[in-house]
Amino acid sequence: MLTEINFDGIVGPSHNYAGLSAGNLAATAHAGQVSQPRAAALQGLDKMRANLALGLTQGVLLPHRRPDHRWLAALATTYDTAPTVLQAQAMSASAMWAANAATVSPAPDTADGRCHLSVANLMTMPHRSHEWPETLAQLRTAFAHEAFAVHGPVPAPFGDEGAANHMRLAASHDAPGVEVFVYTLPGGPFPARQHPTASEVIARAHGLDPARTLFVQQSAEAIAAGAFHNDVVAVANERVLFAHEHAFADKERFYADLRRLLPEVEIVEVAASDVSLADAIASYLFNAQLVTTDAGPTLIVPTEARATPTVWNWLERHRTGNGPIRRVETVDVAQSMANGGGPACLRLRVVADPATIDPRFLVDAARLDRIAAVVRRWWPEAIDPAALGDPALVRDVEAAHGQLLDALDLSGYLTVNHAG
Ligand code: SUG
Repeated sequence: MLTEINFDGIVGPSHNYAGLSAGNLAATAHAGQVSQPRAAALQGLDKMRANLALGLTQGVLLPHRRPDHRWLAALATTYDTAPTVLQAQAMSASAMWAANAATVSPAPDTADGRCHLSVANLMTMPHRSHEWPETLAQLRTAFAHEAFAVHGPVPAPFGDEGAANHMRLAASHDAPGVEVFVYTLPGGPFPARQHPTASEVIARAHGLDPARTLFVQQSAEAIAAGAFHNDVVAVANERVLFAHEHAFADKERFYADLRRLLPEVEIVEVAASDVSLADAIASYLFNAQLVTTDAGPTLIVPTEARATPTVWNWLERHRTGNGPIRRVETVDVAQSMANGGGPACLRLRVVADPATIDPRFLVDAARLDRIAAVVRRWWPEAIDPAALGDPALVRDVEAAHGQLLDALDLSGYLTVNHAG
């Protein structure tokens, strides 16, 4: 049975606010502040518990080894001697945002009937550009079953940010879908992270039907307002597309194509006159998990959405007016939000049969308790980004990571499947 499985990135022990992502307004605004890795990871685990309570199948992706000594060696330096900015880039816990791990095309959409995953190269941001080898190693372990095809990264210079710039709409999870790749063009004040060629490469590699694949440009206005990924201004699930009025460069054409390919589509658009782009981005209204539950389409928003009056009023009106979104849940992921990562950023969606997935990457309440115990005992309570060079911190972060891998019986995966 094909079901939606959300793989959340476990927040790593080096979670910090070094301000590395230009164009990501939350990350830039919190640069230099003291982070709380332990609280951050526990918030992420509570979010997974809430997903389980909604009846969803839940998986995890692991934090990466930090600092990334292998990357520093390729840059002909070491953590002790590297310039401060390279230290921060090597120490980032950014792999927690699993929506950027890969692009996923479920089996009903692909020519060979397998579920295809392409690891994202994340090459636009230096601190994220070295994530892919370890992500690929995890994907090759978790999705080793023949039901899956796991691809390496799109080569440079074509930047790819994974599922954050990809949406799939379908009558139901197990029906053939329409895959939508949202690309960016440079020219605005902030980096354009998703090259259109990268999106085309992935569509070809996954064997998608060109007649059911759409390439849609993200609006320059949205990027300039701080939407560094499409999933900051739009989210889709099954037949529902939920998007801001200014998410796309040519929405009329996109909506017309979508209605032609999927007549049952329900497009829920939020007008700028109701919620400005600024409020949408500050609250992360669209960086929500849109999931199917017994209650119907359910939107899991960050608590910041409740705290933003225009956003909360819109959600209340939509629900009481019998709109397609039947239920709204809030989750507290404030530590991740301060780095620009909301509920949707933290998860990679895979539509597959859970029985085909390496069970070490799936979680139930007991396994989440085990992870939480490791986090409580080993994750640093606070990190001041000014102290990232402290050798004691490096030791603590490395020890914490090792403890987690041992607890999940996954300490061997890097030696078996490491691509780098
Ligand atoms: O790539 N933040 C991430 C946030 C990613 C959010 N993901 C999605 N929208 N899917 C980024 O900008 C901040 C790291 C720092 O500044 O230390 C960071 O990388």
